[in-house]
Amino acid sequence: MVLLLFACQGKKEGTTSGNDDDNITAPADALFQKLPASESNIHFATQFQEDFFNNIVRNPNFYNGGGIGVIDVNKDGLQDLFFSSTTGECKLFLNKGGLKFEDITAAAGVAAPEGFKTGVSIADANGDGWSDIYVCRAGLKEGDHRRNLLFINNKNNSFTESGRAYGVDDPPRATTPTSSITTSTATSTCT
Ligand SMILES: [Ca+2]
Ligand SMILES: [Ca+2]
Repeated sequence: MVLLLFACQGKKEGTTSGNDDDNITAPADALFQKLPASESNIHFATQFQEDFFNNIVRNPNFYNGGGIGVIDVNKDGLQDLFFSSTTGECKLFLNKGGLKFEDITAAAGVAAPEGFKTGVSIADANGDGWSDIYVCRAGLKEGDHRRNLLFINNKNNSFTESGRAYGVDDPPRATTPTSSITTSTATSTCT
């Protein structure tokens, strides 16, 4: 524990501040450069709203997060981004090119604010050639808000939640989809 505390207090290599990630200065030969939200227009922070059923005491995985899905929503060759929010609204950003993105969450109908989201997978669930979004939900509270969600791509930058229609709205606690859903048989394999 002592070593861990000292390690956390140590100044990060290549930083101007030991406590502020925004001040990280990447080496000149770094393979990646940080793109600020002010340039990308990607503004997102996952939410963790604790309650009686969802909290770190009852669920040691409470702060795991739900991950990100990379999807070409409109088949323009530019990869779009779906951000899963644990207890808040998910976000879908359309890639406009030049590393600029547009928040199309509301029009796309994929906010999914209810429930405890634990993972997202991208697959063409109905085999129509357009990628769909599968979101796993968990938490200790029983009920429909623990059922997984399948957003079928409407081919116009919007989606229709169809988990029940495709038989993949599993109610057990599910985390990150792995092999996920494949083709029109939509076999649910959240684990
Ligand atoms: Ca796209
Ligand atoms: Ca599809």
